[in-house]
Order: sequence, then structure tokens, then C-alpha cells
Amino acid sequence: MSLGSNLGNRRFYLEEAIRLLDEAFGIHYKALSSMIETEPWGFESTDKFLNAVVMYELDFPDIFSPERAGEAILDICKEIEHALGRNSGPMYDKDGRRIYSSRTIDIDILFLGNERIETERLSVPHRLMRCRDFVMTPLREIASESIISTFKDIFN
Ligand code: PH2
Ligand code: MG
Ligand code: MG
Repeated sequence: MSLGSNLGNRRFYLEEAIRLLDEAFGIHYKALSSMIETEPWGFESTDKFLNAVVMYELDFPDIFSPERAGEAILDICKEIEHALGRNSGPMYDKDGRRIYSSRTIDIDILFLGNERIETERLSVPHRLMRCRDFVMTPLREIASESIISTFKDIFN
């Protein structure tokens, strides 16, 4: 998962998000990248980001489809974002393009094992990560061999 904050005590929000993810999943994360300061990507703001990537080793019952597991994880991410004061949902311009804004915390799913998922709410692997250094730099620190070899196009 990718974590980003550019409002308030950014390190606190990242650490608190990780603590709440550990609590929600009932396990400690498997790997955590360094926290890096980055310029806002895709929108104008003087508020720089703190970004990190965290990895969990999650087991879902076999009766869960990857889509259902992914959406359950997405719900957990959204709940934690809300609990940490992220107030607005996604906004779009008149052409349907995403408008980004500053936030206390953003938690995005990057991969779910080797799955590829497309639902109305979720695309996995995350569509934009390969053009986002703020994701790829911390991700490269912790990505498993299995993820790197399955998604060579992303890591190239
Ligand atoms: N997240 C965005 C848009 N732009 N820029 C940086 N540096 N870090 C982010 O986490 C980020 C962004 C959309 O979620
Ligand atoms: Mg995001
Ligand atoms: Mg998000």
C-alpha cells in the first residue's frame, strides 16, 4: 500500500495509518519503506508530501474472490482515511479528470499478490504508480522478487 500525507503532522498521520492498518488486519506489517519528502504531483500546492510504502502478508479465505478481498481492504483503507480526518471524497473536473487536493492521509492499494483486479471501485495493480516516483522510489526498497517478476512492465 502507498501512504501519503501533505497536511498537518505528516509523520504522525503515516505512523497512525500504519498502526490502524496493523490493528484492522490483526497482524504487523511485513515491510515498510523509508518515508520520503516529495513535491505534489498532479496539482499545485506549497504543502510537500511525506510518502511511504508498506507491505502486508494477508490471508483471505478461499471463498473470497480477489475482487471481494480487494474491496474489503479498500473499505478498511477508506475507514482509516476518514478516522484520520480526510474529509472530502474524490473530486473530478467537467471532463471527468481527477482533481487532487491536500490531505491528512491517503492510502492506496498498489498490489494484491499477483492478482489483476478491475472493478468499478478498484484497479490493481494501481494504474498510475509507474509514472509516480513518489510511489516507485519507496516501493523499490521493499518490493518482493515475486511482485517484481510478475509485473516486470511496471518495474522495468
Ligand atoms: N498523491 C496524489 C496526487 N499527488 N503527490 C505526491 N507527491 N504524493 C502523493 O501521495 C500524491 C501526489 C493522489 O493521491
Ligand atoms: Mg493516491
Ligand atoms: Mg487514494
